[in-house]
Amino acid sequence: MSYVDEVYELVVAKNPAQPEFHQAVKEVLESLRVVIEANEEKYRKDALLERIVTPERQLLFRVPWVDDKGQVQVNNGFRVQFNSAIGPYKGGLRLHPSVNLGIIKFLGFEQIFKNSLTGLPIGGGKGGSDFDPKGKSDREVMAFCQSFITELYKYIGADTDVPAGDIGTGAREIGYMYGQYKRLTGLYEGVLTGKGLSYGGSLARTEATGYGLLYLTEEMLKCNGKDIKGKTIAVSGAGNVAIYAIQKAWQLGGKPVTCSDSTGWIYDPDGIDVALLKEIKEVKRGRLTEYAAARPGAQYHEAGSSKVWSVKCDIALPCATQNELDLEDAKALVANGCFAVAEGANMPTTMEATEYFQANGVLFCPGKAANAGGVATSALEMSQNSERLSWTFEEVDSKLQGIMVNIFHNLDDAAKRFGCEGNYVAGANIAGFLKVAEAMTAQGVV
Ligand code: NDP
Ligand code: 2IT
Repeated sequence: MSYVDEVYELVVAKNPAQPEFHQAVKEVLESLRVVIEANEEKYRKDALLERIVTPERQLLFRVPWVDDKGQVQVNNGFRVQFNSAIGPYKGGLRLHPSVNLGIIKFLGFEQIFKNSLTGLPIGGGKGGSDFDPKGKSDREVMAFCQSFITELYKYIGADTDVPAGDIGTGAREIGYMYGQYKRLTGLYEGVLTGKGLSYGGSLARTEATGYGLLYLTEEMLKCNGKDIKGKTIAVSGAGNVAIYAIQKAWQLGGKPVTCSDSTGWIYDPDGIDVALLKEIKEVKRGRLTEYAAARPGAQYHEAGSSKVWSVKCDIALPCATQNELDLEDAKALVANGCFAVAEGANMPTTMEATEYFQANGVLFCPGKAANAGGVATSALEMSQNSERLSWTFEEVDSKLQGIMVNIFHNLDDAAKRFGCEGNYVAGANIAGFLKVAEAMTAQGVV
């Protein structure tokens, strides 16, 4: 059996009931087959693949906190410190009831290659909890965040592991976590990114993932003789990534017409009103029914029966969560003339849907490249914290643009070099892997 297949079987056997982790590993290993098989004996002898699929450290802990009724609640806390070959562990914290170890491992594994693609010195990690911030009071969220950090603070630090936001973790949660870390350690350091601007945050970090997604999409289209101008864009999600993807899509001359949350989705033929969406989601923490109520031309659909992918569009940007775009959705998109897909979320497209897009000539950029603008700007926040300076919005935004354009060319070149031109999934995995593998090899058996 080939080394790649052997390692995949090992991952499935050693990590039972973690389907998302298996899926993420399978996608990467399939892409790496051509690289590994050219030098199989060396990689096998060094157990390079076994090492890269095994986290350096996994932290699982209890998070007890008291709700507004005086009842004690208990959640599971996670931090997976996956790979530190090229820098301190870096990656977000997800707060969502669906969080379990397998989900955090898939995200942490993806993060290794994503962070490598940014060209910045950051290793891969991810964490979170099955705590649901929805419907909780600010005091309850603070109680949870303080308890979470009271355990996690022992294992993180500006030069060891730097968490950030992800689903359910935004500026409010990062603020409470930062305050508790500082109180426990006495250190005023860049231990978290996505901080508020008054205490060490970076301008443009809030916008970075959505903006970066559009910068990369624009470059991918340009290199294929196409353009965003005048194109209809379907976006899923209505959170941090989706909102700023929609905003930048407008700025680049596109027309974003959809968004969604877990209860339903909006089709607005006039294009999504970003100011209204921000007011509902960022200020009121409300639902999309409020959007439809305020925009008579917009249609609201309950989640479940259909999805944003049934709307006719030229470009699709999934920005909500994993496996939200399946084979049926891919067929509908292709039938409606969609010619480009870029993932704002992590692994939002199932493997079958990805293959369908690729087989039908759709330009497809995977999340680990397309959404890397968020973590890249987090790394820029770390730089600013280290030098105790703040850069202007324009400075950070122009660095972000440069990074995204660079990522696209890096993966495009890797795909060409390894005989799979146009396969940006393979290009991203190979380019991300080569740097980490070189660093791991140079650092010996650790
Ligand atoms: P937010 O919490 O801000 O928004 C998430 C959005 O997706 C919400 O509209 C939410 O709806 C919806 N959603 C989440 N989970 C589900 C689900 N299981 N089913 C249906 N809808 C769901 O998160 P972000 O925008 O930050 O993250 C979105 C995606 O982007 C995630 O995959 C994340 O890992 C990825 N990402 C985020 C980065 C960042 O910088 N924030 C960077 C790179 C990737 P509802 O509110 O109803 O739950
Ligand atoms: O998936 C991701 O890259 C993020 N949630 C952002 C991580 C970060 O450290 O900014």
